[in-house]
Amino acid sequence: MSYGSLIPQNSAEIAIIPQPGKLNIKKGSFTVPEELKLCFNEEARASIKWLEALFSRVGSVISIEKNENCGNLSLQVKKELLADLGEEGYSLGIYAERIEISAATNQGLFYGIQTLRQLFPADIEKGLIRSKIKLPQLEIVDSPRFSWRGNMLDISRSFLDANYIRKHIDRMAIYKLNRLHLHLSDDQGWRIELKSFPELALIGGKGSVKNGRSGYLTQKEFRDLQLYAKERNIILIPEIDLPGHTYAALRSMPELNCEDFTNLEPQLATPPEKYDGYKVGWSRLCLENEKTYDFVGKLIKELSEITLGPWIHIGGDEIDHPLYEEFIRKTSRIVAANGKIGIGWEEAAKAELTNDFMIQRWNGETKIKDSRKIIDSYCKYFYLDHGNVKDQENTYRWCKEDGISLEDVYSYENKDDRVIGIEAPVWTELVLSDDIADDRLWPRSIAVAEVGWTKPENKDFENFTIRLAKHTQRLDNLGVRYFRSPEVNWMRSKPTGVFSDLEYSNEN
Ligand code: TNX
Repeated sequence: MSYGSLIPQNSAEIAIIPQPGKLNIKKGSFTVPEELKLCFNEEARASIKWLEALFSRVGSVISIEKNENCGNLSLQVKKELLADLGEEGYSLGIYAERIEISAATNQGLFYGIQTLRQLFPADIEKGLIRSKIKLPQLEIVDSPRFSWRGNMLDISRSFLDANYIRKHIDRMAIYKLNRLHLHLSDDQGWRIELKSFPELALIGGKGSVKNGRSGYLTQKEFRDLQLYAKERNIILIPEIDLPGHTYAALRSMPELNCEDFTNLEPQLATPPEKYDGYKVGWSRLCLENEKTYDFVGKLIKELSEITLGPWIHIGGDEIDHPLYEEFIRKTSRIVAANGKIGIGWEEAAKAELTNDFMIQRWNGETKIKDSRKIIDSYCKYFYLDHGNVKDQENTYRWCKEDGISLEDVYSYENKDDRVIGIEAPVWTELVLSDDIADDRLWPRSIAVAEVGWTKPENKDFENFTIRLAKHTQRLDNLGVRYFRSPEVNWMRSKPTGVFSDLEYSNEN
């Protein structure tokens, strides 16, 4: 029996988020046996470990065979599916005796496996379960609306460490989010070790906003995080915010300032003092000094060398200065010369940019004249440092007085065909712990995931909240300290707080 695309609200076991493209639920089920045989083609080999990890959670063992058509599990990469499914799409079939996942890439297979994961009981997120598992028979053909589906973590104002970021990557992957932007520097703190300028992390890493956390990512941690993310089809985008929001660097390297600190207006602090306040738009590099470009050149070079992904974010927000456009123009060329694609906050669109440079839109006040790619982070839909509800403690409200509800996030729509996707930032002036970060990110990031993945004709907010309610136990098992948004009828469940992600061995 077919229900079209929306998942029936009375379905006890089916609550897939994001909502898939085509979904056909059938009668009957597939009973997971204790021993399974997996058939794969060579191109799909890298995805085997994820299926093994998943089935090991219900105590099943998988034997593998390189073959097109055998066994009761099938994983196939088929290039010819590219036209229909794109890079990230997949098809998943669950039949009486067999589960088939195929895609044009391993990324597609990964998403097929995440969908399958959501069809397993929530307790697999906690550890091994021993009962007999039945999966519903169905067919899904699914691919994303946008190629850019992300979050931004501001780890500068208050630090979120590598452990938290790793956990965050796991959670993102479950919901098919694929971009993680790290805001690595600002007035309050510098968060990445650079060999060219060790003082940035050693001195700048010690700062934070009032009552916030300090620290920095070592190059090894940054590399390991990128590899961990890549395995889960998430690309990290490092941001060094330039030329404003730079006090942590100016404090660490006083020679970057203009004489008499005329680059600090007003002088809310002077080197070597720390700055732990909340003001924005008062610091900048000394744009009048040519030496500033030596610094920026070396900085971007090293950052490009340690970044695995194709993008480097150069910030560019909240500064008003006659030399601003020249700085952005030059810096966008430095990024390109280092083989990377630049990204800047929307103000950067005022400058003459390289063709591939992308714009991240946050308030829509800057006119973006040309046909360049845009990432939408409109604050009224996506600024997760704003309250989940009106008057939530320790949240900002400058962009939206009543807070940003789950439905606000979900209601984002845009017909501008330059938009390649969306990204929800969490600024951390008021986010001083992991639990608070969880509360701001979840469940709204799940709405972000559905907005980024699901095509408009398949979006339905009420249906979304019903599916989300069915993720209560799953989120609790994952140890996510999500905000229990009043828009959702959360189910009764015991928060376990025990986190253990699916593990796999690298033997294949
Ligand atoms: C604006 S939006 C900022 C951040 C602040 C945030 C607080 C943007 C590009 N910059 O520096 O942390 O507001 O909500």
